[in-house]
Amino acid sequence: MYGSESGTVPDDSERTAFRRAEKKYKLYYEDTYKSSKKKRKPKPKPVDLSQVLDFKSILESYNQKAVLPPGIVPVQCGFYFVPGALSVEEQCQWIRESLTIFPQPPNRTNHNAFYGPISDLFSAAKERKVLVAEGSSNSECSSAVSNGDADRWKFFEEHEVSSKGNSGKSVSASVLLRKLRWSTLGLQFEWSKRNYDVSLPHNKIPDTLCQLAKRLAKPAMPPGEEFQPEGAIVNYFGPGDMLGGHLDDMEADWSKPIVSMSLGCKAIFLLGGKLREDPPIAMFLRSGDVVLMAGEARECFHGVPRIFTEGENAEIVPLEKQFSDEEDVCALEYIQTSRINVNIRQVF
Ligand SMILES: O=C(O)CCC(=O)C(=O)O
Repeated sequence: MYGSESGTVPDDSERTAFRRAEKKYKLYYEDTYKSSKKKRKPKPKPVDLSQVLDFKSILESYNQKAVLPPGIVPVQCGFYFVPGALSVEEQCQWIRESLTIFPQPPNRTNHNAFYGPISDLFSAAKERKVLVAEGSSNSECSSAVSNGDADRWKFFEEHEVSSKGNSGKSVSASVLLRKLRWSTLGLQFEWSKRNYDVSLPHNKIPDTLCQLAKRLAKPAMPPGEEFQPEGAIVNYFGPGDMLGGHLDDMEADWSKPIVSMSLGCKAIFLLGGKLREDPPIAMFLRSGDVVLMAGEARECFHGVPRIFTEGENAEIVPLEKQFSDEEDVCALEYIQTSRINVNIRQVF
């Protein structure tokens, strides 16, 4: 995605201010990692974060001195940032749901295209199961089944796969969990058409999530109206993952906000202008922060160039404490290197 930095003529990747900011904050690793023969943990290159807005510290300073620190300017009309809007308990609840409930069929995920719908991915990962293409092994199926177009995939116990000498296509559930990039709730978003496909089977957004979204949306709603959550996209970020600059313009009425909740590792969010050439503002997003984008802000490019994982100031200590039970080891390991974003939309 990103071109060489050595040329004097900027290549495509550096042509717009938004791309330049993405490149500035994107995660790069120290070259020593590549050159070293030993498999060492890659070391992130240091990045200059001095220009990144930190609403948490702005709020802390405001609470202490009742004045905003110098240099604070209005960000964008219709953009709301609510630092720490979710309690740690709420964050844990939504992390659990994002891993266990939200990717369940008929909700679709990025894995549908290849494997068909996969049920119970998180529990399969916890139980170290392996997804095997039917025909690759002749052993009996041990649990939930998926059904792709080309192959039929089934979860097997790890020992069933190894003892029967599986020679065909297989992938561990934990790898699939790591590679989960998105799931869609309510009205299903069709990425290839960049639109909602109302003909696709779907469940309503869970009521608890609807109630939360309605409450969070209030400050950005037109007077006297109530937010109607109809669709949601859940984005899952691992180390090195980014969400490129884009507009959310597929909903009918832009006066209604998008309610966007951050869970897990800290990230950088870029809020640009109506053109990719407009230089974006960078800001930290932490677990529990909520962003609302309505009105003018709906027309602005935005994206997430990086997340910060363990050892890099991920700021997830309160979550680690909550996930300290043995039952939660899998969720803890996941969230130490991941970020989840749940963004809820009124579509019509
Ligand atoms: O991950 C985020 O905070 C932003 C998500 C987003 O922009 C989107 O899904 O459209």
